Amino acid sequence: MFIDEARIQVRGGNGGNGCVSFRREKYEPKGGPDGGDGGAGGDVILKVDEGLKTLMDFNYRRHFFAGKGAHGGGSNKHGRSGKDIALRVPPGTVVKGDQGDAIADLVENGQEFIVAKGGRGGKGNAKFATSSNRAPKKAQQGELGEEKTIELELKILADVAIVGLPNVGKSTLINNISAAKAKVADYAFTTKTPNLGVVFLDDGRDFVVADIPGLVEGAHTGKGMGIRFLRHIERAGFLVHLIDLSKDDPDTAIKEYDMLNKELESYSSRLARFSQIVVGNKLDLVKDNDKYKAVSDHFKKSGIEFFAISALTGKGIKHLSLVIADKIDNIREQEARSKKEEH
Ligand SMILES: Nc1nc2c(ncn2[C@@H]2O[C@H](COP(=O)(O)OP(=O)(O)OP(=O)(O)O)[C@@H](O)[C@H]2O)c(=O)[nH]1
Ligand SMILES: [Mg+2]
Repeated sequence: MFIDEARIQVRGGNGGNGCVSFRREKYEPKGGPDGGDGGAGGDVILKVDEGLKTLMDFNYRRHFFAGKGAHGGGSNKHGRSGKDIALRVPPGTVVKGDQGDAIADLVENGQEFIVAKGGRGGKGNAKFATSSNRAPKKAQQGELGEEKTIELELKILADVAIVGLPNVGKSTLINNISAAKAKVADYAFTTKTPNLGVVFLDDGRDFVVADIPGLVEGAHTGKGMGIRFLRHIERAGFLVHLIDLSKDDPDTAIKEYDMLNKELESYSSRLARFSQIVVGNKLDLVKDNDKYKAVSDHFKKSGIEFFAISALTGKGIKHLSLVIADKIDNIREQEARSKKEEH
């Protein structure tokens, strides 16, 4: 199962109340104030655990309340603090408030974020004693813990995503360049959730690739597998747009390519601006070289990088992996440069 969104309720523990109390000792009828403070309520904390790959745990449990702080007691006894609770989330979890506003982006392993603070404990009457009021009868109530409904959304952290129509061979490709074991079959929508794989090159470089479920016309309105998986590629540096070269009519592959770009555009203009390379797959099935040339010329003329491969036989995929790794290096360098300029 692959759960990539969850809506949960979180509440920090209430702070304990401060105590009103006076010392009572033998021979000392009017003892001073000795009411202790209430303990602080526990926090609800989100913590990134790279061992997790999904938000599945939140399918079973949706309410998370941290412990209450204990009330203060006499003899200056402070209440114990409430227990924090730490919820483990996979890297790539975006936290949103109930208005859909992003409040945290949890990426690094071990990263923590307090999502609902516990209330402060109230002060006991001992803290209110002054020279003019040596016997205060007031103490503070503990604060209420923060309570919110939040949405967790998982965005896979891939460097590059393979997008394309159903059946073009995306899963075959990821299986062939990485250790992924994506299901491959000769029908549309074999892939229902994204697959991730790490590609290791001979020169020591590596990158993470995501195989995204096939996209069809109208995907941005929910057709087919819908387009919600595209959120996973919003973090990818760029896209490998896979097309099928074995189509009878070269125009079909090109039309489908344009259609899919329109879908990306309708989903997000930012995504549409991602750089893409076009990869023609199923080269082994191409019998008519003229048709293949028509497709390749079309992209070359439009200034779009085009590569031909056979994900099945492996032809061209080593070269493709190198091209992808170089692109990723370029993108990372550019990002580093623009970050430097910002500072
Ligand atoms: N001859 C040939 N067949 C291929 C090649 N790549 C994939 N196929 C076949 O095409 C069919 C679809 O492959 P998949 O990898 O499942 O395609 P997909 O793009 O992941 O499809 P969805 O998950 O449905 O979007 C399977 O029968 C594959 O064996 C190739 O290079 N050559
Ligand atoms: Mg697939």
